Amino acid sequence: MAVRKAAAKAGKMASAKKTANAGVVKKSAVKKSGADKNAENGKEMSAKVNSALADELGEELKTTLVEPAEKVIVIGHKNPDTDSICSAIGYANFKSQVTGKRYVPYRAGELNSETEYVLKRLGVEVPQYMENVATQLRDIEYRYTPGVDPSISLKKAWNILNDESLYTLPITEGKKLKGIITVGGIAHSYMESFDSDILAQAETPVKNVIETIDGKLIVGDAEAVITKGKVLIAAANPDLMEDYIKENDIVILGNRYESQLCAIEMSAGIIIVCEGAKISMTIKTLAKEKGCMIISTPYDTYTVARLMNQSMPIGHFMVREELIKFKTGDFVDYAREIMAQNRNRDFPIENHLGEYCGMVSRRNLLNMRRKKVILVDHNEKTQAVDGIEDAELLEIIDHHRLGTVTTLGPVYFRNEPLGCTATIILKMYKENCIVPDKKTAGLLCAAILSDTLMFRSPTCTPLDEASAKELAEIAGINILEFAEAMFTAGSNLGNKSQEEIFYQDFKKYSSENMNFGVGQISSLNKIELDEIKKKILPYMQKKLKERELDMIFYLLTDIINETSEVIFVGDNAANLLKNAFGVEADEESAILKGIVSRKKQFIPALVGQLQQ
Ligand SMILES: [Mn+2]
Repeated sequence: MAVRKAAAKAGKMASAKKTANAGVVKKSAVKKSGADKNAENGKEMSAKVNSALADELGEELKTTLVEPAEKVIVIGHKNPDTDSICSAIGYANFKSQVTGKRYVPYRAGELNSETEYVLKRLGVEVPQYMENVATQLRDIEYRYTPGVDPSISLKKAWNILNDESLYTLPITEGKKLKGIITVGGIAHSYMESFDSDILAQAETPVKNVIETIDGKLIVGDAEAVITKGKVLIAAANPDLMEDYIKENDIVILGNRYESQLCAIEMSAGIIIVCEGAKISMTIKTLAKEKGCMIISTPYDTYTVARLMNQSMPIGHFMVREELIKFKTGDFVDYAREIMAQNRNRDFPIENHLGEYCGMVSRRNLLNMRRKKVILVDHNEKTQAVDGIEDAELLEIIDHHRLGTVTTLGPVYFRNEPLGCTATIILKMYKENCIVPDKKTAGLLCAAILSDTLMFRSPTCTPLDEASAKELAEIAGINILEFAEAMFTAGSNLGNKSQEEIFYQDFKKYSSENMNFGVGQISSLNKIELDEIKKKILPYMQKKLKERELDMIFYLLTDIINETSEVIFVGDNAANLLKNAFGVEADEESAILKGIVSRKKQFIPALVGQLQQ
């Protein structure tokens, strides 16, 4: 038997192709598959059909443009506190409501236990983590070229490439990328001199042969696959032919009855009858008996011989092992670097599930769109999410000292010396005559209570207090009860690690070439603060050895007594504290009476001293 009856395999291919086509044929289907992708990995893509390309190939192939959906990221600082998270959510809600566009809150780090409590109590979803806002491939436009089945012929692939003016064709099975084939790859495969049994080596489907030579199957099974035999032309007399036709061979011949008969008797796998010659009943019957397929073609023997190699499946020639591909989450800078080392024109992209998403080329990287970002509750580069210098910064809403973020373009910058970012956000709601919804009001209220230590901090203004009370009303919150529960949850560090406690609320600053970090934990419970001190002091010493910071301070703030004990590490720290606050410090700590605000009291005094 020359050909393997590969019903199972053929069936699988057919069904795989069907699925592939289902995603390709209809415009709506393409869009839908884009939407599915989003749902799966939380990234937002919308596929737009480029109608100019959607002609010609009809059912076969439609290239579409994958465009990132418009969205603005609203994000607070690293090691986020309650204000940073709640104001990001609140401001995203406000902006979405006012503009009708998509503003999505994110967090730049792990939630601390206070914030965790607030979100849980108010029934608000934790914002997604954003590690880096540099541009990723999912942020830029690229092209979705539907994948083709590995079984299609070189000729068909060549036609698709030409008709769509493509250079690279992705080869897929279901949603998975199997490889790529390029114009160059096809030309190369065609110019290489091959053994005459290359069709069998490539496991060429019979239907590819039929399609390539515009043939018609007279006897046999079109779903079969050629796995044995060589291709030859029956040009000689039948008695001479007997010497060189072997079992399973594919014999190209003309209208000579004796040659056809001879080939079948020599157990050829397939005979291809050229120039549309008639095939007698006897030949057909005999072929059926011997299990020989018959294909009829209008072409002459030379043309058929020339075309035969083009029927081979592209899967045999595709680039597979050394395939360079990207993930939608890869950063553009990384992709650019890899592309620079490579001569390929197009590179496939997969999503995090390893599913094929489209093809990206150098050109796509030229006019790349950056992520649009709004920062809340900070304006220092050292506190901002990584990659901020690569993002398009639209706005900053803050209540801290001016820091080090610089922008290329003009930016909406609103900084007010209030106790909390959330107070500014409530102001903006009011300026636009909107009342925040119940949950948002709760979030903003919690932020104010947290930042002002329930109005005890010197940073607290009458407006902060009035705002919190107003918000509490809307949210149906009892301020005293809520604040107490919130602070207790925040200082209840249970079995948290040193590192977790340390990063609860830790910010980095730089001034006069000094890099330093200041953390703060506030509690209603003095004993608890002593416990925390024992835990984090060793960790601070360890951090200092990493040499990233010159000094580290940690404020352990007793809310009831409005006092902070500051613990510190770093050569200059004790001296600096003595001079800045006029206090006596021992080796690792000092008591700062009346100092409860890192922002308004501690940092200004420290920076002021550094600048002298
Ligand atoms: Mn704040």
